[in-house]
Amino acid sequence: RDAVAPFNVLMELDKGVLEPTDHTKRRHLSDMHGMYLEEPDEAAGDALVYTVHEIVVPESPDHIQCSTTILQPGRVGREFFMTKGHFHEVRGRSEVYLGLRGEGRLVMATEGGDHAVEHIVPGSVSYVPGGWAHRSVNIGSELLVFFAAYVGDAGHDYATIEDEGLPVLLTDAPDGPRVERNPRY
Ligand code: S6P
Ligand code: ZN
Repeated sequence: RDAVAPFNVLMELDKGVLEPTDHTKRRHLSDMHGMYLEEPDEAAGDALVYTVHEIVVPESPDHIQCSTTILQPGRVGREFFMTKGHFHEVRGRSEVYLGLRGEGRLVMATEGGDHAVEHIVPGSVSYVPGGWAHRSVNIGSELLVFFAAYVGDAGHDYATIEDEGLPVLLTDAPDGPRVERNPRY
């Protein structure tokens, strides 16, 4: 068993910043090449799309990985800014999302093509069962911030949904955010 002493981390609830944080990763438009239907406008440059702050604990099922995600508001074509999305490498591993700020959607899908879309709002608790790929989308005009906790050895499989994506897309329609079939899926 990996021994970890008890510890506390403080989160700035509206910013998602963890103090101290062990690890921070940033994803820009260039990291998401080909994941949106359209190519980003050149004027957008290499905009920051999201930041993840992680608390690093051993990658074992005895532990629970915790992180916060801060998704910027924005669009590429008609699609809202989103995370890359992934299955857990160990498919059965589940995850919980707690919404802290902003307005988003959590798009989930199985390898068999079933899909589900839940709301992320301050206070929302979303349960992502094992076997469901998940991607979060910022449908608002401010930051989307959420906390995630998942089984320690879950791992991330980005490749499976990298090319075709998920069965549905979240687009900015005149009457509000729309869940549309993904033509590439
Ligand atoms: C990890 C959990 C989140 C995401 C984060 C970024 O299992 O689902 O912490 O890692 O929201 O998304 P992605 O798809 O780039 O890992
Ligand atoms: Zn995950």
